[in-house]
Formats: sequence, C-alpha cells, structure tokens
Amino acid sequence: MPSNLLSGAKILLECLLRENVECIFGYPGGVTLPLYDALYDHPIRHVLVRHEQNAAFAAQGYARATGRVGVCCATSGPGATNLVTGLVDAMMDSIPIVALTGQVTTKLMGTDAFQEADTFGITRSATKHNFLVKNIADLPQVIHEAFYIAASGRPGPVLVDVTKDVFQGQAPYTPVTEIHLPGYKVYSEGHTGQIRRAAQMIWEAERPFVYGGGGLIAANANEEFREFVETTDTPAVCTLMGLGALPAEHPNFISMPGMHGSYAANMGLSHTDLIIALGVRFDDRVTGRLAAFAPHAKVIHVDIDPAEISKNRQADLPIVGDLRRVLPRLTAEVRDLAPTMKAKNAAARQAWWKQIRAWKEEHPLVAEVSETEIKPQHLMAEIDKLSGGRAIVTSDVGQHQMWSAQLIRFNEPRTWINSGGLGSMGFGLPAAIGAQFARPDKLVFAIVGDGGFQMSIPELATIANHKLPIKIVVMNNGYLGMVRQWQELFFNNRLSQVALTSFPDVEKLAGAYGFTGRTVDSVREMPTALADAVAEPGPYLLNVKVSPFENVFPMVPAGGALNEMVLRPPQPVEV
Ligand SMILES: Cc1ncc(C[n+]2csc(CCOP(=O)(O)OP(=O)(O)O)c2C)c(N)n1
Repeated sequence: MPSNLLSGAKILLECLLRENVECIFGYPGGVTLPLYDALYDHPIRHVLVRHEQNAAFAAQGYARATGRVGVCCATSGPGATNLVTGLVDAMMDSIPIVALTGQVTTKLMGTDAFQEADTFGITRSATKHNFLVKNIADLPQVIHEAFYIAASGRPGPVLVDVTKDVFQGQAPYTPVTEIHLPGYKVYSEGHTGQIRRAAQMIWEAERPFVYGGGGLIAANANEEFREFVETTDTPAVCTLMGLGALPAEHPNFISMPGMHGSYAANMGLSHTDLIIALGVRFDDRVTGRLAAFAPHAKVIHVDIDPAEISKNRQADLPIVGDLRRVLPRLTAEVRDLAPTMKAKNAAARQAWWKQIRAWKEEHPLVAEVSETEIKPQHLMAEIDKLSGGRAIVTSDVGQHQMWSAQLIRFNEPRTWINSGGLGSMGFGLPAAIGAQFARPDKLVFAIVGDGGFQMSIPELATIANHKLPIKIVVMNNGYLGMVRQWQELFFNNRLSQVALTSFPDVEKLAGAYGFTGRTVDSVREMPTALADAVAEPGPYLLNVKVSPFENVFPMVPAGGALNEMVLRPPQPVEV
C-alpha cells in the first residue's frame, strides 16, 4: 500500500489537529472502533465521560469557557441519540461545538442494522448544520467546514456523521486550504448609515437603556461593550446569558433583567425610551408578556443573525453585524456627535440615572441570612466572597441557578456557564468538567441542585479519574425546588412528585470515588466548609442543606408584564 494513504480515522484526526483541537469529550462504541484505534497513540487528548449527553455538555463547558470550538464524539445509534439534548442546548445558547458520530457502514444504512439510527435526520433541527460523510474523499473538507460553520457568524453546534467504511477506508490526504460555502453568508460589518443613525438615536433619547446578552460574550466584545457603555454613560443590564460581559462591579451595571431579574433592571426596561439591544433575542424569560414589554421604547437591535431582528420585538433600527466590529464604530459615531448633542438631554439623563439609582436602592438584590438555617441566598453570597468575581461558576437548572445569577458577581466574560435557553438539568457538572479542562488555572465551582446533581452522578468518575479540582456545591433543599415553587405559588401548594426523599450520603459517595465529600447544615459552619472545599487541592463534593421552602424573588409570574413583578413572598397578615 503506498505510504501517502491514510485511513479515514487518521485523516479525521489530522483535520482536528489542524483545527487546534486539544481535547475531545467522548464515549466509544462499535462503529467508532477505528477512530478510537487511531486515537490510541495520538497527541489529541480524549476524555472518557460516562454518558454521551455529558460529552456534549463538557464540550460546551470547554467552548463557553474559552470561545473555542468544543468537540464531542459518540458512536452510532444510542451514542448519537444520547447527544441530542446537548446539541439542542448548544443551539439554544449559540455555543460552538462539533459533534462527531459514527454511522453504520454505508451499504447497511437503511436496513435497520445493529445500532443504526438516522442521526442526520434526528439532529437536523438540533444543529446549526449537519453532515453525513459516506465518501472518504469528502472527509477533510467536511471537517473544516464543520468547524468554520460552528464558530462563525452566530455560533452553534455542527454534527458530522461518519460511516464506518469511511473511518476504515484509505485515501491520500491533502490538507484543505480553503473553505468555500456560497450559500452561507456572515454579515459582520454592520451598515454604516444605520450605525450613524443609531448614534443619533442614542443622543436623542432621554432614558436610554442597554439590554446586553450572550451575543456580547460570543463575539468576545466585552472590552468594546465597556467602552460603549462608558462613552454613552448608559445604564446596562446583562441577561442570564450575558452576565460577565460588563463587570458586575462596573458602575453602569444594573444586574439581570427578566423573570427573576432585579427590580431596577425590570423597571428600567419598563420605563426606557430607547432600548439598545446588543446580542439578545428578546427571550420570553426576559420580556415577560411581550405586548407589555418596554411600552415606551424605540429599539436599536444589533445582532449577527438577521433572523433575530424583529423576531419577537419590532426593531426601529436594526444593525446586522458582529458586535466586536460594530460597537467600536458606534462608539466612535457617538463620540463624534457629542459636541453638538451632549447638552440636549443632559438634564433628562441625569434624572434618569437618579431614578435608576433610586430603584436600585429601593429593592436591591441582597442575600438573606438567618441565624438558624442556611438560606440559599446566603450560600451564594459566601460563594461570591470566595470567587471575588473571578471564579468560573457553572450551574445546573432551577432555583440555585437563579440565585447564583442574582447574587454571584461575574467580573469577567466566560466565567458564568449555564444552560440558559434549553434549561437542561444535568448540565452543570459536566460543563464544569469541560471548563476545568479548558482553564486548569481557574477555580471552578459547579453549583447544582439536589435534583440535577442526581442526573450527573456518573461524571464523578470522570472528575475522580482526572483529579479535576472542581468544587461541587449541591444546594440541597430536598426538592425539585423550582417546580415546587411553581406548585406552591400557582397550584395551591399541591406538591406533586417534587420531594427528593432520598439523597446519597456524600461522604460515602465522594469517598467511593476517592475524594472528599461533606454535608453541612449549620449556618455557622457553612462559610468555613466552603473555604475548606476551596483549600483542598483536589475535587470536593459539598452538600449544603438549605431551607427547603425558600422561593426565588423577584418573580414575574408567567404571562405577566415586567413591572408586575412580585418582589417578595406575601407577608403574613397581622390581626
Ligand atoms: C432535563 C430536565 N428535566 C426537567 C426539567 C424541569 N425542571 C426545571 S427546574 C427543575 C427542578 C430542579 O431541581 P433541583 O435540581 O433540585 O434544583 P433547585 O430548583 O432545587 O435549585 C425541574 C425538574 C428541566 N429543566 N430539565
């Protein structure tokens, strides 16, 4: 056999090397055997997770922590179908991952062969794009296109399904030097005239308000964002996906808006006359009842994805482009107009800031502390102290996620990692694995509920295996807390199937994997228990027993308008 021939498996790995892939999160199987054989003595690191869903979540954790494309891998059939939740999750949050799946041999396709599933069909709507490779000659081009599509424009998951005969086949390998995708256009520059008009609108507004989202993080535009906010001196909220785009300690940062957003953030959106929407999608969890959202506002909407413009809320001034490129130009236009425009609404703007500060002071987001029980908010405040705005915090889905977002400061982008759009329980722990592999220098907390944690327990093995120093903090309220909260508030407190009456002894559980676990239920001991967990060089599983019936407030009831938010639990009536 001529020596310039490589197997499909080797060609694939060669392409990954050229994409600077350091690490693949995956799980092997029959069809991917040739790929795993090629990985056996290959420089690319493979991390064996314990369930394919977690491979996709870990790849996301890696991508979210770095901005680079995360890679996961699964075999055909059940391996591939196990990836689906992670793909949809990445799709909803615009996270760049490439999923590699094995497919049965081409001539067996369509015969209900062992472990055959129509991965291409199943993942069509779960991915930004997907490919099925049945010809080895197509493999290099497809792999590089997959990476390009995943990372460019609005990022997202791309799946490449590769048949076994392609892995096993032999072909000459020529590196791909060019990507040519005529049907795929990325609009990055933004329209100059529109940018100029936006600057004019910004000066004409009396009560401008910045609504920044995950797009800012995806675009790595945090510096450009900060400069824009400072130049315009506009109050800014960051969504659940956008936290960290502006440092939490920045004087212009108001907090998170939406269903569990702060009073000031929601009141600001309800009273502004100009929303400057940057990399957001007017998600229902932010807008509340759409018809009542920001009723007095004109909207400037900047997004790289034209499909987002006027999808939920009509944009008065759309700009389609990459925030990292558009924002500096917008800032420059705003500066240019300053000499003629600055005085115009100066008094109104001062009054606007005064009002916002008053809203902030009236109902700040503060952690309640009790002398007798650990309030979940208190737990988050202690984690915040240890983090100092710098740690990577991944969360699962539920009450703990909302309290984390409200009460932990994020001063850097890519430090707050959570499943925003899909809200997938079981996300937090594997995402922390990916994040810790990506950022070994960082302190990583995985804050999870006692429900979500039990969806991820198998990954304790992965953590133990690699001695990842992740601090797993279980906010244990004994319930599927967020569902219990809704049952209490909207279903007459008929608590149906939400009690988690059995939970493992974490000392034994972590001990079984060879690391430390501890349960803490005393308020006095909780801060030191957390500090001890951080001080321990390896992994740590801390089970914190918090008050079971605490609810997340503020809360905009489903279908409510933002200014109809409920600020605190109903107080008992005195008689
Ligand atoms: C995979 C999945 N199944 C179900 C849900 C619905 N759900 C949302 S929050 C929640 C409760 C989560 O409970 P827990 O993990 O204990 O966290 P807590 O709300 O108590 O902080 C559930 C069941 C979900 N988001 N994801």
